[in-house]
Amino acid sequence: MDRIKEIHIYQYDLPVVGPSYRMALSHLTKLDTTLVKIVCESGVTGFGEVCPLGDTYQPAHPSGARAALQLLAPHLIGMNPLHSQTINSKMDLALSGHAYAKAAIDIALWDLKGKIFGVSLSDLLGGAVVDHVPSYYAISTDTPDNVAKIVQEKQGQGYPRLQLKVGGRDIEEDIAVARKAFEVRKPGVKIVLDANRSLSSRDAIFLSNACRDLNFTLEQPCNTYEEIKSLKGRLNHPIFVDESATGIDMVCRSIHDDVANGFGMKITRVGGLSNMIAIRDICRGFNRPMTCEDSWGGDIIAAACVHMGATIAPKLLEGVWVADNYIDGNYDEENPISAGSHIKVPTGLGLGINPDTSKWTAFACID
Ligand code: 0XW
Ligand code: MG
Repeated sequence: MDRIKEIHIYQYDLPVVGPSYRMALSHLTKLDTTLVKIVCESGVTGFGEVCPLGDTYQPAHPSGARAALQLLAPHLIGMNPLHSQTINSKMDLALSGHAYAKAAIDIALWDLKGKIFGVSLSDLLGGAVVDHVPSYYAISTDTPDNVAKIVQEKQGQGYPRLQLKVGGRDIEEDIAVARKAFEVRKPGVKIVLDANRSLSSRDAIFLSNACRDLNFTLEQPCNTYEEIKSLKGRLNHPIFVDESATGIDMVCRSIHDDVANGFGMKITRVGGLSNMIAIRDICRGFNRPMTCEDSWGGDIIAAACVHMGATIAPKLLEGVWVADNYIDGNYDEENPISAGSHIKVPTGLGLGINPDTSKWTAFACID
């Protein structure tokens, strides 16, 4: 039986390219990611990653991830890498919360599992129902004309879904952006307005009333779940819960309360792939569409999102978002996870990528 022999923790600044990424509460020009390599006694290695979207997007930050992982790693040495449930329980006994950091370990364990059993991650997750997953393009907060230009460009590239970032400004500006985008939207292209927690409930109602003739989804309009719940019955638009869907419990509560018509689901926010399996199956049981994504990150996170997304029923998969459009370079240039309207599901063992760790900065090695 194989055992965990070493856990390596790395830091790497993802080189952000292209226009800076602007959302209501954050404006990103560089991103500090944390990578995990688990080495087993057999020599098999598994990779995980977590890349908080700066320090203000959610209660998560890069140095917090590395500190948590450095505390957790010694508890895992000698454990059976196949026992992800046991390992997740052990991590919860060692450290409360910090699901985003624990997710990097969970992802590495699923990568290891695939390599040990000789199958791809999506095979382990129940099997890919597609060989390419639909993606979506997130358009930063900008002027109506600029957003309309990007809507035309990206729908022309075949993106089936476009997410317009709103919030952090006068609501009249968001209303103008939505109206302009719909002037150029091709029929069949889904539009989502994502406020990333930034609107007051009043402004969410104003936005929905002013655009009652526009068929968009409103994603995470307000900061707290309770504020979003207070909008029930007062909007003309369906709601996707994103940042407030912090785990299986909140997904179930959002469905039970009939607040969420769907979800923006991030793998590291809920603690990793093991919990995402349950969320995927709950959304299938309650016919709730969901995205499969993460806040940011390189090929390791992207591969995890693509593999998981490939196992979601196509009618419920709202799209797999990857950060590749905004990053220069890949961890595995031979098997890159390349952004585009549809993303190829990797076919190699585990995640299907073999990261080149030479550019990463060693933060700690626990054995
Ligand atoms: C579009 N995303 C997946 C990328 C950014 O992390 C924000 C996020 C979202 O939908 O909130
Ligand atoms: Mg979102």
